[in-house]
Amino acid sequence: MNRILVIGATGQIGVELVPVLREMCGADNVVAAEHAERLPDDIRTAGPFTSVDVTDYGQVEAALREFKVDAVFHLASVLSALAETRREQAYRVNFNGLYNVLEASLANGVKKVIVPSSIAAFGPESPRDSTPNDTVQRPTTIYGISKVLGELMGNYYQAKLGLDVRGVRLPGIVSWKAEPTAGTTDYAVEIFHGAIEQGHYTSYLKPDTYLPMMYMPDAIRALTMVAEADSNRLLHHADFNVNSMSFTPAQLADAIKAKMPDFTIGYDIDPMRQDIADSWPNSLDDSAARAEWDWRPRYNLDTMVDDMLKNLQARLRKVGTGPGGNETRRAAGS
Ligand code: AKB
Repeated sequence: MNRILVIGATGQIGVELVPVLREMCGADNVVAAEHAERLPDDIRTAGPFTSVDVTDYGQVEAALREFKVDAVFHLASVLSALAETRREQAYRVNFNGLYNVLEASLANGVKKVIVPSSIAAFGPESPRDSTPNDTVQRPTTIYGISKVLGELMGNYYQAKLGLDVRGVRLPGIVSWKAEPTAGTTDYAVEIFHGAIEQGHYTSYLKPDTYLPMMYMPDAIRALTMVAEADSNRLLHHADFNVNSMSFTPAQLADAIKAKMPDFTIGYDIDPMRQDIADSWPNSLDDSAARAEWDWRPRYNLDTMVDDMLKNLQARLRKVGTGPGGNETRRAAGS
């Protein structure tokens, strides 16, 4: 990868992926693409950026031409919960946006496109535990359907048209730098904000809702590893399972409580998000990713909770809402 365009550069994954790619490939070689006014200063000042609306083929193509990119990370996506309530927007971004990126890439000499998939590509008929890489996929959400489309289209463009499309099925991502927007697994980020800012969190998922999750540094490694994997070893392309840890809201609350003894959790269930969560796997069998490009996660629940609390406390203190900050309602206990 010599020159990379990251579409969706200000999203939860984009804000962390762009600096890592800039470190790996040189700042000038990684173009952050998003609506210009939504580009945070550190991305804006640290390397090239451009404005791209992924639903507009002309804008995608113009960016590929202007910056002569050879690889694209296509991260723009409407997440699961929002997609259920904004079908039209989700269709334009997740379905048309994907098609625009693949076609514009093909037409402009891009060699590689990385499109993350999700555990949402599975559904209630998929085996729930250690879900195999290759198994029945009949998702019951718009977002999940768009992810299956991304996988199938990626594999089609790879096999029929020679465009190297790769992707991993990401679980819920936990991160302290940016919050996700309207996914089903967002509680696993919100709970840390609740713990630090209020000493309490009200979960919209039931206490025993078991879901696969991953800490952001592992998610970034999964994306960069699959992008750089030796093509001679790949049997899969746009549809790799990656597994890290699984837990329930109650188990995550206990892990936080071990560091912040005063933390409390309550429950006020959102039936729509509960229904989505209940249709997703408990854990994934990621032996294909392990065999084909040596995938291994580095974080587990305890090391993730430690790192999250430390970094989020420091970040919130800086912006004035964490312990020691101006708006602190209740200091964290660790
Ligand atoms: C969501 O909850 O929609 C996402 C996902 C699992 O893809 N975090």
